[in-house]
Formats: sequence, structure tokens, C-alpha cells
Amino acid sequence: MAIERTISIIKPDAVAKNVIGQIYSRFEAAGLKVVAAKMKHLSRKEAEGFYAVHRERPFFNALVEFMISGPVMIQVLEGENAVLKNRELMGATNPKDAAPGTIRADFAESIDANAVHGSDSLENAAIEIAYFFAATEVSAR
Ligand code: RTP
Ligand code: MG
Repeated sequence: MAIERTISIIKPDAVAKNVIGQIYSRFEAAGLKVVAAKMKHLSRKEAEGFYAVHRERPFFNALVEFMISGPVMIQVLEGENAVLKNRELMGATNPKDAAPGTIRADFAESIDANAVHGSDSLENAAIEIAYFFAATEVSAR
């Protein structure tokens, strides 16, 4: 299986709950390695740019407001099948639908405040990594 890199963002609700370490433990237990990380309070412009694909969706404004409501923890995860593995660890978008034991089932409150973001494809992972990190900020293999 291919070694991939993906973006994970621990959203403002989970940062405020002080569960960054618990979420990192899940990445590590699943064999995903943190190869870059930064805590950041996103500007409106940064959040709008990051979620630009959702620009026309009815939830866009609420999503941007939520993402700038407090600091987020952004990390690049590396490992076998990292994109899908991270999405599996996260669980469904709506925590009510998330499988037991997933990050969203255990830490998320609602579809808006849903604890984590994860890239949804290898192609988007590359775009999202470049959005937040310079090449020199990601550990070489
Ligand atoms: P994310 O991008 O944050 O990892 O979440 P996702 O792939 O599971 O879900 P996506 O469809 O990309 O939606 C991005 C974020 O928008 C909010 N959302 N609200 N009210 C709604 O119907 C609705 N749908 C999506 C969620 O916070 C979701 O994480
Ligand atoms: Mg998404």
C-alpha cells in the first residue's frame, strides 16, 4: 500500500475541549505519523479560501464563522493509506451518524462543531498541505 500524506485539522471545538493529545494518540495508534504541525487562529480570508469548494453551500457562512471562532491545530499525517485511514478515524460528518469509537462520535457536538477536518482525496490532500505549509516545514522522509 502507498505511503500517503493528508491534512488533519483539529477544529476550534476540540481545541477548546483540550483533547488535542487524545486525538493525536488515535493517529499514532493507527500508524499515522505527525510530520508537520502548527496551531493557528485562522483569518476569515484563510478559512474562506480553505473551504472555497463549499462557497455556494447554504452552510458556508456558518462553517467559516465556526472555523475562525478559536485556534485550530493543523497537522500533516503520513502513513500507509493515510487519506482514507484518517477519514475512518474521524467518522461521519454528523457525529450522530459517526461509528462508535471514532473521533467525531467521541468528541464532536454537532454537524457544525464536529471536532476534525480531514482531506477527502489524495489530490485535495496535496492542495491542502500546500495551503498551510511550506515544503521546508514538512519533515523529509
Ligand atoms: P471536513 O471537510 O470538515 O473534514 O468535513 P467533511 O468532509 O466530513 O464534510 P464536508 O461535506 O466537506 O463539509 C465540510 C463541513 O461543513 C459542515 N457541514 N454542515 N449543515 C450541513 O448540512 C453541513 N454539511 C456540512 C460540517 O462542519 C463539515 O465538517
Ligand atoms: Mg470535507
